[in-house]
Amino acid sequence: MNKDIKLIPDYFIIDQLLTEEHLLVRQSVRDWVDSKLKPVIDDYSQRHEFPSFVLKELGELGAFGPYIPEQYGGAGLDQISYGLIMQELERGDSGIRSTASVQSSLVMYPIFAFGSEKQKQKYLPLLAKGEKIGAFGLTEPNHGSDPGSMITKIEDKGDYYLLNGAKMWITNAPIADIAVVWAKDEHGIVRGLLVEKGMEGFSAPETHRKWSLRASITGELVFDNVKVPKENLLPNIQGLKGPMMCLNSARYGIAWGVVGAAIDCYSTALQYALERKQFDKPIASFQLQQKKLAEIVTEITKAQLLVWRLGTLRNDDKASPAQISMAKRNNVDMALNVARESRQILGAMGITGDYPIMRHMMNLESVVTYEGTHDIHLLITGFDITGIAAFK
Ligand code: TGC
Ligand code: FAD
Repeated sequence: MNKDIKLIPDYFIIDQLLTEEHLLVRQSVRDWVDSKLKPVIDDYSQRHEFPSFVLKELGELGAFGPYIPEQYGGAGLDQISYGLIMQELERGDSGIRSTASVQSSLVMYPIFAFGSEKQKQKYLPLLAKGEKIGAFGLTEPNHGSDPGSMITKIEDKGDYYLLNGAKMWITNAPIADIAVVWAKDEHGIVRGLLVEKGMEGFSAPETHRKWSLRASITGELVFDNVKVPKENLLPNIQGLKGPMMCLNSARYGIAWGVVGAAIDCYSTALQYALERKQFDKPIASFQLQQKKLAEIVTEITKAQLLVWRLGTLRNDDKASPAQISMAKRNNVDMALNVARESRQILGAMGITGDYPIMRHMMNLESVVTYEGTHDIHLLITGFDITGIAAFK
């Protein structure tokens, strides 16, 4: 192949906007994905099995809590580095990025932002190393897009809180040592609790037969009169804005992550189009295939610019939730379209596990739904520009 052909597009030379540290962080995760994850991920996905060996290795890579301060075991990196880590992980598989998203943004972040000093010291260093794994329980069987209507509840029993209810579709639930659970108190106020594996009445059954995120483990969190010690309440947050602030961080990471999935589909399709011959010519020489490739690289470039700018806003603490929603929605949609177009470039070969495209496509069907659906993010933009909420 012509050495000038770039398999990882950087059409608007965004690398020039990155620091040495950003480039080093990206390279270390890229190397790990290429050497450790890519050779095995299709097999795990085909078997519907979570590759548990990644947990310790992601901890060693600094992929758990990259922006949590070093004093708590994090890497103390900025938001662009966090985004680049998510991008590289999702170039491997959305399910592995999910594991890192949940651990970082949905478990470590709330403990860091809303926890007591004792909770931070107790949990964050172990979570950063991957020695403890976390889950985040917001969605319920009957309350997905509308988490404010949740019915999981706590009652103050003096020495402890009595927790009852159930959460569904929870990433990492069956393997989690600790779950950040959102429940309403007697006044209907949403509170966050740290529920630990082994607490009596707490179980986390696995959700089977998924066609998407097959290398990620998903389950329920079931609470049947669980006595949660009072010291496990997150003291510094009340209301739905608590979980929503966690979602801001995770949605931001997804907006970057899916660029990685799109890049992997594009690079696979580009190489294939240059090598595959029909009618005695590489299929890359036909205008219709060039149209697909040119449009894909254009869409990836726009998505890269969007997340880079969003990252700089987040570094200055100036990114609004609506800006994050727009980036999440746009970039996941972009990645799904890129996966579908790339799959077509491979013809029949595109449906096999010999190439990563079909796996990315199936994974992205979850990503377009979780962390707020495609529709909900559109309504968030609609609300932001009109001032009228159309959710209800
Ligand atoms: P609403 O009345 O608008 O808001 C209630 C309170 O929350 C505040 N708030 C936010 N604060 C910070 N950031 C945000 N993004 C916020 N959005 C809302 C709001 O200011 C208000 O605060 P206060 O102090 O005035 O009380 O709430 P609503 O009930 O009308 O709902 C609005 C809606 C629909 C936009 C929201 O609930 C929503 O985004 N729904 C989608 C649910 C969702 O995203 N669930 C994700 C579950 S976790 C997950 O999917 C993990 S997958 C992980 C993986 O594997 O990678
Ligand atoms: P619903 O809310 O029932 O929506 C169904 C459809 O109706 C959607 O198309 C939606 O866009 C549409 N809709 C809903 N409300 C409106 C409206 N007001 N206007 C117009 N259309 C509307 N949750 C967690 O808490 N923690 C996790 O770790 C987690 N991990 C997940 C992992 C996977 C693999 C998946 C698939 C989901 C996960 N989720 C998790 C749950 C996820 O966040 C929810 O699936 C999502 O928020 C949507 O909720 P729902 O599936 O109940 O769909």
